[in-house]
Amino acid sequence: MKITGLRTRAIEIPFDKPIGTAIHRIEGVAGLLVWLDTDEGITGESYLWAIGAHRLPVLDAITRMLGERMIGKDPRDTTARFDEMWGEINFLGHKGVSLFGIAAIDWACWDILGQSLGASVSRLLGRRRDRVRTYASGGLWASMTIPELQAQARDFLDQGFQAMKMRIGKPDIGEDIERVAAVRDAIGPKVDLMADANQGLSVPHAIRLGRRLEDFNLVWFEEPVQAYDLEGSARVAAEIDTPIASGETEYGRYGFRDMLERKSADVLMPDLERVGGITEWIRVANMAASYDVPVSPHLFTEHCLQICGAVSNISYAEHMPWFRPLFSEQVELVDGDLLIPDVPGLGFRFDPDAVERYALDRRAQG
Ligand code: SMN
Ligand code: MG
Repeated sequence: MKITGLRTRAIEIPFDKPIGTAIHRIEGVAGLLVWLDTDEGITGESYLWAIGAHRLPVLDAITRMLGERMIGKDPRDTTARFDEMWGEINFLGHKGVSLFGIAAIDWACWDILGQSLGASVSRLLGRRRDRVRTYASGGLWASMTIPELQAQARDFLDQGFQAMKMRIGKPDIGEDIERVAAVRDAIGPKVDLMADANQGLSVPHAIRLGRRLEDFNLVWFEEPVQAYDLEGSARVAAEIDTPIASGETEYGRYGFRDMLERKSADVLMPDLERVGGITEWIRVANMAASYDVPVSPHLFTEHCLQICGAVSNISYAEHMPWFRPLFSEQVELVDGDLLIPDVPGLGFRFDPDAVERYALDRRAQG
C-alpha cells in the first residue's frame, strides 16, 4: 500500500458565547481536518486544532510539507514513517509546530493500518479495557459566574458524568476558593473534581492556593505554573498533597522525559497533536509507566479512546464535546464511563455534511 496524497480543510465551529480560562479567551473551535489517501482506496483521517483560525495556516504548512515527503511510502509501517518524519524535522526542531505535523500524519497512518486489517487501533496496540472513566471538561470556565458554575455542575451530573473539571487561576486566591467551594457544594463529596489553572499562576501563588485547595479533595491541580517551568512545577508538586497534572503544553518524548526526571507532575497529560501523534503518545505512556505515573489524554476525546483502550496506566479520559459535530459516530457515556469502540481504525469519521457546514472556505464564499 502506498500513500498517494494528502488533503486538508480548515473548519471553525463558533461558540454562542466566548469562554475563558486563566490565560485564554476562546470564541470557537478552529480545526484543520486531514485526509491521507492511499492507492488502495483507504483514507486515514486526523485533525489538528488551534485557539483561533488565524493559526491554522501554520499547521497546514507543516502537515503538507511532511505529508508530501511520505507520498509513495507504506502508511502501515507506522514506526518507519514516524522515524523518517522525526529525521526530517531536525532542521526545524523537535518541539512546537513540527510535532503537530508529525502528529497529523502518524495518526492518519494508524487509522489506515486499522482499516486495512479490519481491527480497531486499540486492538492493534493490545486491548486493555472496554470502557474508561471520563470527566466532563466542556464547561466550568473561568469566565462563568458562581450560579452559572453550580448550574452547569448539576447539569453534568444529570448527563451522567461522575467527574468534572473546572478552570481556576483568578488573581485573588479567595475568589478561586469560593468558586471551587461552590462547585464542590453543588456536586457533593463523592463526585471527582479537578481544577485547571492553565499556567496562569506564579510558583508562590500556586503553592499558597494549592494548600487551601486541599480541603476540597481534588483529583488533581492542573498546570499551576508556566508549562516550561518544570522546576517551578516540581516545587509546587513537592509542597502540596493534591497531585499536580501537566503535559498538555509539552512536546515529544524528550519533553516528557524531562518532566518525569524532574518530578514536575504526578499525572502526565500528553496532547495528541503536541506529543507527535499516536506512536509518540504510546512511547510517553510507557515511559511514564516505568515511573508509576498515570497518564490522561488531553482533548481529542473521540480518537483518544483508542489509546485509553490500550494503555495500562490511564487515569481519566477527558470529555470535551467541541468536535462532536464533525463526526458521524458519537461517544457513548455509561455510568460515568466512555465506551471504547472496537471497530476498524479510529472508529470516528468526519461527516461530509458537517465538514461542508463548518468549512472556512465555504463560509468565505458566503
Ligand atoms: C483547555 C483545553 C482547551 C482549551 C482551553 C483549556 C484545558 C484542558 O487546559 O485541559 O482541557
Ligand atoms: Mg488543561
